[in-house]
Amino acid sequence: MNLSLSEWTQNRELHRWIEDQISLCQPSSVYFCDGSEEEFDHIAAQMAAIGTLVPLKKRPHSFWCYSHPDDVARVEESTFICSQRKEDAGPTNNWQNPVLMKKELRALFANSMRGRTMYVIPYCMGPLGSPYARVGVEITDSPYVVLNMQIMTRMGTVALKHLGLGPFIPCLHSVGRPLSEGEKDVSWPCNPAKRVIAHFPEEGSIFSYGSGYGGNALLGKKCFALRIASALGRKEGWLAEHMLILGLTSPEGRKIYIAAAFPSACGKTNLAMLTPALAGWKVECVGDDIAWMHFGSDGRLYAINPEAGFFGVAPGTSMQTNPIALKTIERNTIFTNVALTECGDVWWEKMGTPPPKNMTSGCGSLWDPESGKSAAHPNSRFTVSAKQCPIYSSSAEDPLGVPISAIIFGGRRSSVMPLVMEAFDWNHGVFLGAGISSETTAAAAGKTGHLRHDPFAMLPFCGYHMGDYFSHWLEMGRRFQKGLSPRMYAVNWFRKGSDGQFLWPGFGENIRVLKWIFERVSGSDHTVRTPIGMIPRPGSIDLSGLSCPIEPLFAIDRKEWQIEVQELECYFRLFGRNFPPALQEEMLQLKKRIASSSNEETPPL
Ligand code: OXD
Ligand code: MN
Repeated sequence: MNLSLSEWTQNRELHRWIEDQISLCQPSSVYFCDGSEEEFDHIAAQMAAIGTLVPLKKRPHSFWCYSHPDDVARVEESTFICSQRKEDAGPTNNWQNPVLMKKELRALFANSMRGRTMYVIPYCMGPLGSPYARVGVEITDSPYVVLNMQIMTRMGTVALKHLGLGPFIPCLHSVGRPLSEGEKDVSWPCNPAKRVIAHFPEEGSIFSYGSGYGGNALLGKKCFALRIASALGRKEGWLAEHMLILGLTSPEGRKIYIAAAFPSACGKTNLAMLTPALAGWKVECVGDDIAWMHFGSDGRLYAINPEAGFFGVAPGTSMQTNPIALKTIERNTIFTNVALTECGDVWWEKMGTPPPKNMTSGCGSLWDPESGKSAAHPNSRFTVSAKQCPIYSSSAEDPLGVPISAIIFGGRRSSVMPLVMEAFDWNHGVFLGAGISSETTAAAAGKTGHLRHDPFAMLPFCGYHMGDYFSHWLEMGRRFQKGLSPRMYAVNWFRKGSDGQFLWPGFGENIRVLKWIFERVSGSDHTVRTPIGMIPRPGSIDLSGLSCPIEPLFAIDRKEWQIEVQELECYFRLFGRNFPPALQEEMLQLKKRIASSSNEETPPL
């Protein structure tokens, strides 16, 4: 031990829990993390010495590593919600009986850290000192997790101080590969055959075994800040959401904040760091993945970003798509599963430069350009502190969060959904959020490119029954005084024409849609009512300097919508009695509006 437990904290509950885990997992040593730079450098040097991390010659204080080929993404099939009653986990989660799961976990974790160091990581989700911040303590046997948690959260002594004698979320993690006496370690220990990521929303605890990667192992992120926090939010009257948060300032200097939910790998990081194509507009990044939203004392909704870093998808990040991210990751960054160049830099597909010769692929072997395989894994990532982002908002550290004026829901849809539409009211907005579907990406293990429903982009992250989650959103809406709720929008950057090409240029050009939203929340009447929502009045989206036919982006095809509605109706049946009547009513009204719209190619009503 670098410290004794009582030197480290006076929190008796924490003492007891750590002692129990030491006796269960039997590590060869225990290390209490302080979150210092020296600590980071020391652990990184140890990992570099055994070859797990490769320091990058071209990027100061940055490292490359690759994971086990079966440990490259979140594993939804091994992720469980262990509520007392199966009904409370709902139809979209894998459920396990908590007593049986605890038994299974005890067996898995027994002696799981033999031959390894146990790291104890106190971490704070949310700005230090914020009344909305929460503390978790992750125990792990993965030094990779320690380094990533140091970047992704406010971790170590500061978190312990924030915690004091208060409650914390216990998070136990092991890669599941104990080492016997004298056994040589592998560079990415894990145990894919026995992987399990279990959440106990009622007691507020997390256990993760067998994976060392991303959301499976960095337990502050999806496990705590979304699955456990969503259940807490329901109980306590707030929202934990899979949303970016951005600040948008107009050329006149007026600023609003927007939160936006998109499924994994649909461009949240790009939108959160957008470089506006319209002169005079400014975007600031508060967060790129998670928002915790509470009512402020003025009755408005305020959001904090519980994270302190970005765990972003690398492929596709280029000067054209996200120059700010490229700037952010110039130094002090961990790259996982991207390709490594001969000269000691990183490379990935759609980076905007041709692939250099003799690269090591994201699987750690020499990359063969003729193989047809990508050099970087499609879910390869960078981990970097948010503070390095040149447009990181100073309000991101505001303990009370930022006031949200608009909430956006988006998905990756090649047809049906228009570029942007505004909800008629809060309940209709909840209906739009509930109806998100999107083509799957590499962020989760499994087939990519097929359409799946992903309500509120929370399908893999909601810690309780999704039908009750819809009701919670409706209930939050009822608590707003008139005029204080954010307006709600659905957007789709991914619509394609009959030639299979994207109709909208996206990225920096998305500012045009944000500008329209800005004008709406500032009181413009630039909308036209259609059966599906309020779309921009012709001419109200600023297309100056852009040659992009706008009509196909807003075409509302009645037949397509009839199919969409049938699809949605069928999907919503999944939630049975927990599907809220108010959304049933939204469904009914949508059907009626579509049925009574006159044209086949329905133009605005
Ligand atoms: C993520 C995800 O890593 O959503 O943010 O998968
Ligand atoms: Mn995400």
